[in-house]
Amino acid sequence: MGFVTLLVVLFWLKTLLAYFVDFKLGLSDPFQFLILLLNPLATTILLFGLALYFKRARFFYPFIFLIDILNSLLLYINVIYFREFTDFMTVSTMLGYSKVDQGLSGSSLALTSPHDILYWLDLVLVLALMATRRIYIDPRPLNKRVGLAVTSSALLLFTVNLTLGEMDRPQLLTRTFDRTYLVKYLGLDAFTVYDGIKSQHTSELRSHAKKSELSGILKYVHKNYAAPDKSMYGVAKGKNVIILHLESFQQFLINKKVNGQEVTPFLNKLYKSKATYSFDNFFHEVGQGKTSDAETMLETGTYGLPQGSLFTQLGNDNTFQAAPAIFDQAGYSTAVFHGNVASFWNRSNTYKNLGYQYFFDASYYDTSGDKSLGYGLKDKLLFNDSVKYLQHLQQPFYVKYLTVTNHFPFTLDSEDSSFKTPNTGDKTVDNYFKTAHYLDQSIKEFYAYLHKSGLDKNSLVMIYGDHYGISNSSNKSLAKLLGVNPDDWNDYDNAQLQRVPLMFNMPGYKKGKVEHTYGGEVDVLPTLMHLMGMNTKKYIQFGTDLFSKTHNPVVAFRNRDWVSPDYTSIDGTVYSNKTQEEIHPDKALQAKLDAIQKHVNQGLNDSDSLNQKNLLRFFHPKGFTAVDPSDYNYSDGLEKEEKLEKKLGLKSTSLFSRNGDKSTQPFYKTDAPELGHKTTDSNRIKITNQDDTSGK
Ligand code: GP9
Ligand code: MN
Repeated sequence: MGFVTLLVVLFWLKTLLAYFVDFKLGLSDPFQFLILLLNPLATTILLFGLALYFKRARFFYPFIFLIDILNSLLLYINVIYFREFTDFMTVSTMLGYSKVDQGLSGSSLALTSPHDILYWLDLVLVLALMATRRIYIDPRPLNKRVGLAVTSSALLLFTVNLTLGEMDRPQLLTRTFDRTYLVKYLGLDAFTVYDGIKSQHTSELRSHAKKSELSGILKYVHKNYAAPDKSMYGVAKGKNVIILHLESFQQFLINKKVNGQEVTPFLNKLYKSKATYSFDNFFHEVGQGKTSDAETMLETGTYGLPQGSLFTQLGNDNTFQAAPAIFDQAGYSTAVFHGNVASFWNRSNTYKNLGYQYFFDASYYDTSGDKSLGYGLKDKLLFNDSVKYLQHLQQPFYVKYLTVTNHFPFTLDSEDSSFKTPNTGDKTVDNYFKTAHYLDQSIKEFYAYLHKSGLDKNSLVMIYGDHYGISNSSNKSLAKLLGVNPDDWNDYDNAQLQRVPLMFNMPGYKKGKVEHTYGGEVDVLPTLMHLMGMNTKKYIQFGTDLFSKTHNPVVAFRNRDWVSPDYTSIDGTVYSNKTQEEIHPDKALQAKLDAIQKHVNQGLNDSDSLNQKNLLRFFHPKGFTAVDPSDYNYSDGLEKEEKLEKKLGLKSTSLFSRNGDKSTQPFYKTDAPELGHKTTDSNRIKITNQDDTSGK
């Protein structure tokens, strides 16, 4: 019993360390503080107490250690995860984690901190004390009833805990959209078990889903539909679409100067160019799926999932009626260029269900030595090295470039940048400007190529930032650079900082301007399709065309907070955008705010139900042919392109064919120093292409 007590107390202390040092749980009163002290105890006693059912010492000791190690591991991965996502790890994230861990290793290391040793020290010490016999192994069997007594007191304690939690926060278990609450009131173990039960429930939902469940969703979508503005409809019809996905790129970088130097001079130029429609009130809406959530919204017009990533959880077998397939069926070639491995975010599987014809992932480039960083090939090289594949694609094409260099922890080899970083006291924040500057330069080089090759004349380039780069926990360090007193920084400021760029650039176009319309990532697909002269009415999409007169300007965040042109709602507290202060609405205004919240909830709920129950398998938009993922295989992309070129002969529209069957690579100029570096055996990422079975 003494041994169990010792381990329980040690684990309790570790949990409190995580609660008070690593997690930000937002304690507002002493009562919550009390619950917090109490909540690790019930589950720890329950779990560790199970060892007491083993009569023999040789089973008891290994078992209790195993439980302790597993529970410490759960605690520790949550500590790491929280540092990046300011959130707890769901069971589905954990299960999908193996698919995204490749490449995460680099930044996981950067997410560690010296005091992390305390999460493991107790186990080491106890083992050492046992080995040196300072803790004595007690062979005497315990009465069976001791185990039972411990289990029932733990359960009783848990009931007390739950009751206290419900007293402070009614409907604790039903309003689970906020994971912090669950951990704050019930502890990490209870949260994880509860979450596991919920994911099991979702998988059951899917198998019981019926076609009739579509009707409510269709009602919402039809009511929400915003007809295109006639003057904008089809302005880019027939053009190539080139999507530049700017990793972790926030709007505040635009026009920002650091030490007198512009951070992103080239993007700044594009931003204000007459050839560009830019948006300055455009927000990312991603959840835990980060980049993959941005892609989900962009390609499918539906939201990411409330927990985890849709790509990893549902990408293998969900039915989509998504942009790649829609463009494909309108006569476009479709491709993604990305310098990370294809398995990251389960992309290679998901892309097949989205209907992408080609995926030029890391296996298509020389990523060896210092050509890559933790998330893959450096951007300047990605753009340069993509040319040999891009030029063989039949036009018109719909292509997406996923950049990676501007990714946490924002490190760069010294020869890649001489940008003078600010000195905020937070290395992450300082370096962010350096990698953003690098990204800007790589876009500039790519644009020079577009111009030289003539591609710019018949292309629409859409540029957007996928999500924040600086997480809320670091925003205070950023505040000064933005001209705000760090002490005044609050939730409202965090929400406003979720702006990311969105630009539709058509070289040669003259009517562009900076639009102030409020919108979010879910609005991009209908906007783009209308610019391309494609009808969206027959599809199920949750956003609305940003250029439409009836566009809904409420931006829904994944956690149900929202921003509108006038108000910002965070966790039920509403701020006025004008005064930036919390408001105390009268009855009429409250009704208006409630209606907005209801709309936000419904959009998210309907999108979740559509995706989680895979309802699109029952939906057949007229003229759209269902995607068959087995039609796609992402190995030998170049060979496939060249075969098609040959087959089409004079009819081939690829840039290569149009250039008199000559490579356009000489048009590309990059100052990337790595270009001249020899290929080495070492690699910062592990390259695999699961479609390549040739063994080369
Ligand atoms: C990796 C890249 C990064 O392939 O897309 O994803 P993120 O960590 O930003 O979600
Ligand atoms: Mn990203």
